[in-house]
Amino acid sequence: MLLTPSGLLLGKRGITRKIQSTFSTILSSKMSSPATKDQAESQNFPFLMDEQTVATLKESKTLIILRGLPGSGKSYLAKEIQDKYRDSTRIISADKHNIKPVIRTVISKEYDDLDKALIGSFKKRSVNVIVLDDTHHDRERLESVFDTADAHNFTVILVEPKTQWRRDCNVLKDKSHWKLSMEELKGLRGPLEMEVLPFYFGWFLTTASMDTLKKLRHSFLDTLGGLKVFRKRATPFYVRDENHKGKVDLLSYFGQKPNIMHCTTKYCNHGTEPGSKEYSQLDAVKKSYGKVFTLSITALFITPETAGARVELDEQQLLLWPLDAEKEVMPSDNLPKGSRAHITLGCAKDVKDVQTGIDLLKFVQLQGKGEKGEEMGEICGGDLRYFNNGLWMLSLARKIEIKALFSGFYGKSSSTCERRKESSPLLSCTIA
Ligand code: 2AM
Repeated sequence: MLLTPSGLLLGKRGITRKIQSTFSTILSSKMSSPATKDQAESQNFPFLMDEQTVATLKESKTLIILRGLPGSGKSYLAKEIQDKYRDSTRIISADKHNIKPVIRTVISKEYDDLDKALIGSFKKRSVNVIVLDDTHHDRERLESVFDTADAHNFTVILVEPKTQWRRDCNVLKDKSHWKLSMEELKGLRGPLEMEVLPFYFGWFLTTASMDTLKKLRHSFLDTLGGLKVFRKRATPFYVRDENHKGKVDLLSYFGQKPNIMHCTTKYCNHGTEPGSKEYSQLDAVKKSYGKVFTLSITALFITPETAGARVELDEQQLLLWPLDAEKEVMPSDNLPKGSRAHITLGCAKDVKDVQTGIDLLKFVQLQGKGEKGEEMGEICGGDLRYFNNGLWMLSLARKIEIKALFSGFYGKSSSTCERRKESSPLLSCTIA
């Protein structure tokens, strides 16, 4: 028995219980203290908290664009990112370039130096994570940053700090060294409250995974194009390719390619597509935005229009797959959820990349009817089959695992494949 300071008499078991309850009181008071809770919440981003994401982004090319009012916690977040990613990071801050966060009628020369620093960082081999710390209230400015990132093959993550006061002008007016007036802050808040929806959401392959898939794509198209069995059945390809001269070079035939290989989940067209806003608000989307996933590739395929890789989604990944993704393009069929998941490897001349998913569903429909295709032998680690009308599929003996970042593509709204034709040399194809 023991006499406690509070005058209670406790046996051995009582002591244990008392200690436990004291500990849990201390713990719960710590957990609920506003500073600790806020801090934990403000760091609650997969690119800070998820180990696989951090390890993968250290070796890929990512631009983290911070957006929000002055004083909302962007620079704090930038510092957190730098602490995580160390030597592979560069922070580019509008404050450091003395750019005042105000509404401008034109993007002034004040941005010239910052842009030079940004482009310098894009070009630096050792820099993998760039953090761009600015209010980004101006849509035109933001769009020019998106396009520059795309031109340098950097995947974008657009982030607003999660601090409780991020939109509270009363608190913010004392937090920033710019000492903006209430009117100035409210003026900036208006455009910042308008959500920026991407051209499309999806998984964007990391640099290393893109290299793996580019090699596979190259050997598949090169080998297939050279096969006698293919040349004998190449009429659907000759019909599209007036310069074929008796042989189809599949590598140049599928010459229209996106800059960054990706598996689209939701096409939003910057918010004009039905269901875009609802998709962006899904819990799974909000939690997964900025997180790296491992996707499995099970097959490669070509049709006279497109070349693609079939992606098999697991349960978690299917949470990010829109319910109507298959119905959107094949309304009369009841195809399994996720069966349209793919990565476009290339399109024939004048074909839009959206066609790849439609082409994949043609195979899924045939397989659903029990068609297995004609066996054409083994190439490139898989079993090659022909399904008529120029439909070829290589089912891989072993699934290929690739790493991909779930995020958005925010660049220009024209089709990525079509855009390539009139693009500047910077935007030209990058896949070997
Ligand atoms: P992809 O995923 O097959 O490559 C922009 O066009 C991007 O969104 C492309 O990557 C494209 O195809 C994808 N996409 C998905 N659905 C689309 C749709 N309904 N219209 C246009 N593009 C779509």
